[in-house]
Amino acid sequence: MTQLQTAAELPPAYLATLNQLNLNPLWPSLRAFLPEGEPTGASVATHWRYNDVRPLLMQAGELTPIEKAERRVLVLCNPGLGLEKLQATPSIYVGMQLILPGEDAPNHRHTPSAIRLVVEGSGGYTTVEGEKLPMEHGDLILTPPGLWHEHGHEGDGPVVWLDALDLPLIYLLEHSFADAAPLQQAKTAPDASETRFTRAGLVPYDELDSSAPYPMRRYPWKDTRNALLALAGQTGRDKPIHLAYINPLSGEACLPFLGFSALMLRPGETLRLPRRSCSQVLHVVEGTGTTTANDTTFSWADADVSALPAHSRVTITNGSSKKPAFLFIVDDAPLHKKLRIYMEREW
Ligand code: 1HN
Repeated sequence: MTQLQTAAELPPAYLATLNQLNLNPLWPSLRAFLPEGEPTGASVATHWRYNDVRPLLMQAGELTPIEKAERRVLVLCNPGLGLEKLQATPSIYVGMQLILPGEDAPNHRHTPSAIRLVVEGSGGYTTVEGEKLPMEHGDLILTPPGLWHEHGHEGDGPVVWLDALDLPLIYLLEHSFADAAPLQQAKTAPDASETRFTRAGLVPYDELDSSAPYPMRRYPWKDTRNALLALAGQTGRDKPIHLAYINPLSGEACLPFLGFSALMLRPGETLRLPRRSCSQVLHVVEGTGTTTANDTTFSWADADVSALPAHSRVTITNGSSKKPAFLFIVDDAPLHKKLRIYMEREW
């Protein structure tokens, strides 16, 4: 590629006139915005230890009443992108949220899509459009765009979960906003994962040709964990044990932009992930190990979170030679696929 003219090679008066009229020449910036062969990015592989985050989150529980926060969250911010941007990756927001016994996090709906992955505690719930969804360790709860949702806690002790949203992208589109409403105060009843979508391959007959976009809003961890163990029983050691969370009616990703999956590492296993175009966030549901993203290595333990930039070369090792490890992964692959730019590239 030829060397293009720089701004310094243009007369300053010419540039000043352009800028006064809100104009810029493309050619001095073209290679920065469209680099040759490989993309560039400011985000860096970043790791958050739950052992660091937890005490600070508990302190927030003492410092900040829920009424003064609505959502009591510490946001996991990528230092390469600037902490004030609230971005774990350019498209993925991640936070750790605390709710204490008896608290209510008020009802609202918004344009960004969100999920929760429960980290600790028992007795928490999220109500989504009148459906009360229990939150037990490892459960995935969807709060799709535009759907009313509130959180509460009927148990003892703190409840903590990981929030992941496509907020950075929706904010970039200048379309991020919320509406508020009184609490839904839904009654306790079995949710759709316990009544309507209890097994893969079976859906209620009246849903057969339905294109309901979000029919199932809770994916209990006990089902995911059992499914991973069952898959491990018949998967050759050359293949990863990896399950995608999907909409049981359409077979598509659960949410429009973000994708969710669960990965099991056999005892002692080292996995080289495909070098994917999407950015991703890894959360440890259970286990210990190490992750290397390009030239950065992290050790991880229960409930830790890592943000991995797009196009990273990622290797993950289960540090235990006796027990499997379980990771929950959030990525923006569904968006890449919709845009028809998804790639898995050479390592
Ligand atoms: C939100 O609605 C929740 O509902 C959590 O729990 C975190 C971060 C940004 C914007 C909306 C929730 C959020 C959020």
